[in-house]
Amino acid sequence: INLESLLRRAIVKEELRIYYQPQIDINSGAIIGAEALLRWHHPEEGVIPPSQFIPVAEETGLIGEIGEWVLLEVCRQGQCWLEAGIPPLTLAVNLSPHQFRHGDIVASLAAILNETGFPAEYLELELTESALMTRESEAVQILEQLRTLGVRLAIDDFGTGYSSLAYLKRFPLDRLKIDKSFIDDIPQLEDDNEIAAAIIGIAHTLRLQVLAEGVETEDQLNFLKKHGCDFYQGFYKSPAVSAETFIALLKQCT
Ligand code: G
Ligand code: G
Ligand code: MN
Ligand code: NA
Repeated sequence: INLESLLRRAIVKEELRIYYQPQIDINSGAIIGAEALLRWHHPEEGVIPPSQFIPVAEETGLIGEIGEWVLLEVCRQGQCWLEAGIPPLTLAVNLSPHQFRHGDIVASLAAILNETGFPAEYLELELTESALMTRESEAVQILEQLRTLGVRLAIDDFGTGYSSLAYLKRFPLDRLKIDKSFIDDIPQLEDDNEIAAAIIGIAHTLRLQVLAEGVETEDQLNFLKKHGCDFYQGFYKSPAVSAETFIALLKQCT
């Protein structure tokens, strides 16, 4: 049995779960949203991280099915939290390159927003540099259409791909996420300090919000705060947790 058929069965058996990693406003310390991250709860193997199955799902095109399910679940959850009186949170969903290029992401997302009633303004789509670089003019068109739906757009893992300033300017983005690899050695490594500070500066020049990923220490947080970074996520606050744990964390923080 190969991973593809196992994954197919996992979808049917509802073994895929969505975890939520808090995103925090650096200045107020408040949780303002969360990134939705997939976990596979295998009955024998335990929790399988996405790094072990997303690449296969991406190669086989199964990511289309999985990705659509993630969007639906996150919008349902978000609407459920709103109806329960929880203050509005921005929920971020990763869109794979395959999802972005194949199928009609715009139409399927419009249907999901309509079905769930979740306000588009609270949904953020995270795209990687590689998803955006292929067939660039087509990418701009799709982004414009997604923007018309009212969703927010973020560039994920910034700095690990082409990191082209031209596309940062051309693409209609709301937020830039600095990749964890540039945060890891802050504040010990002077080069990384300067890279992080420069990325924050460029993002703000282009009127993009900046979120630092993978923040694990108070020193990193203080450095980012001092350099005007807007938001962060990372183990310093919390890893991705179940929806129930996330809400408990949210209540504990207010
Ligand atoms: O959650 P980490 O905790 O291990 O996630 C590893 C990688 O898997 C990240 O790069 C993340 O973008 C990707 N990933 C997690 N959930 C999803 C998802 O729902 N869709 C896509 N396309 N990628 C995801
Ligand atoms: O989509 P993206 O590649 O940005 O997914 C974020 C990945 O980073 C996930 O695998 C998530 O679990 C992981 N992550 C988030 N915060 C931290 C952190 O503080 N430390 C480490 N080691 N990993 C983190
Ligand atoms: Mn991400
Ligand atoms: Na990332």
